[in-house]
Amino acid sequence: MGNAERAFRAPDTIAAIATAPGRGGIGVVRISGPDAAEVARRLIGRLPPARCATLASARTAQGEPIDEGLALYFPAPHSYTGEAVFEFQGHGGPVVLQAVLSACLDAGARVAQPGEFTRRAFLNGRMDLAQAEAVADLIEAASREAASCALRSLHGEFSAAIDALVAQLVELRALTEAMLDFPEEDVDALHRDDAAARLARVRGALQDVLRKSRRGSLLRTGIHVVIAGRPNVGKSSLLNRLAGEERAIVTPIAGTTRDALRESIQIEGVPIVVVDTAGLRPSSDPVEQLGIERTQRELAEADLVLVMFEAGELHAPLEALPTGVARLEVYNKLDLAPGFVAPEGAVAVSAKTGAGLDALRAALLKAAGWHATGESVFLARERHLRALHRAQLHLDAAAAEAARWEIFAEELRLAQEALAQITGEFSPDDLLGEIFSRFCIGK
Ligand SMILES: Nc1nc2c(ncn2[C@@H]2O[C@H](COP(=O)(O)OP(=O)(O)OP(=O)(O)O)[C@@H](O)[C@H]2O)c(=O)[nH]1
Ligand SMILES: [Mg+2]
Repeated sequence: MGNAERAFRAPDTIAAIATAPGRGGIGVVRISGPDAAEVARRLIGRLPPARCATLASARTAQGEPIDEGLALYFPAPHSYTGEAVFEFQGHGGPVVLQAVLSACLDAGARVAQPGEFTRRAFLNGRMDLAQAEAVADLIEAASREAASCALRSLHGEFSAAIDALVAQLVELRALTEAMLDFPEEDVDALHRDDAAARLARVRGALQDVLRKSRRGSLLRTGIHVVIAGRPNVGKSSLLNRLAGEERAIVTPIAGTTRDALRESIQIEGVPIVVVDTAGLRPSSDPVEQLGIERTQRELAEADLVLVMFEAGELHAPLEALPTGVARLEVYNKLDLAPGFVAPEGAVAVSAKTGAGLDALRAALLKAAGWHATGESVFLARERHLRALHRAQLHLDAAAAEAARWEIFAEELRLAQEALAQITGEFSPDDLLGEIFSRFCIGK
């Protein structure tokens, strides 16, 4: 099917159970498309008034009653998808909902694919691609902080920042295109300076968006924190403290922990995965050796390593810590070393009494690159980070080509194209397929 054909063919009418599987107080079946009104007439015997909840009985094509609930009708284009939408809110049981869905299919709808409602909302211009992704992010948010960040993106905050960058690039490109019409030597210094100053401004703004996006992306993936140190310093005890329950085995025997144990926690709404590991020391015990190998593997993937020592004890520096990973030194068993003062940049705690734990939590967030500045960040996806990075490379290249206008102009165009992919102004079909297929059914 050609593009033109696809564009002109009226879309199917789709239906899905929009509420989560399982039992609940209510369950919603949603229908969207040109035949939504017809499906409503067949399911409940009439078309409900626009945007007004009314009581309705759902029946099979043979007229057998299925359920009773509320019916809602949203005429196009004022609906989530931009198409006519009909919703039946019945009782939240899987059998009932499946029966309502079947009746809708008998009435001419087909089953919706994952994310198809939101995909239609995007294609009908109800939201841009970054906003559509924010819908999924809001549903999947693992913490309050991530949820409020997703909501801001849904309201268009991230898209607005991208659009502002694109607008600056468009202006700069217009200026540059105008200069392309002149021979190189006639472009005066004034114009050159203007273009250079504008480019510097766009680069600064892009840098800012990229920084906020990198920080925000921590909210999506969670910060991967690994506790490492010599045996018996209290790594497992600290994990238990942070998790608020006795997850890891703690004993006075050095070499207790063998398997890496992970716990998901939140600090100030930021999702964090804490990993407790086997203590690092030369060992001839094959089981312990395997544990230490696991520790090394965990360390290689850490965003932050908590390097743990015993307060007031003499200690040799830990070999085998990866370089280039953020680390925070933690001195434990403060209760056994009264008066101990942690070195600059380190924190002292007692996993036993809980002393110093709040300071540790704050230092941990800071060391991982999360500063509670109250500055809003963008809940960026890997796809966004890559596009921003690509745009940055093209702007860098443009800055290096300030003397050759054709190349300068081309780099600006490529940077704009990279940014436009974020909001979906310019997105290949397979990218859309990839994004929406990860949605849940009914969204
Ligand atoms: N007094 C005191 N004892 C602690 C503290 N933290 C841990 N301990 C004790 O230190 C011993 C070792 O604690 P673990 O948490 O098992 O130490 P670990 O680093 O996980 O040890 P391995 O798994 O063997 O590497 C246990 O007897 C704990 O009760 C602390 O803050 N104060
Ligand atoms: Mg342990």
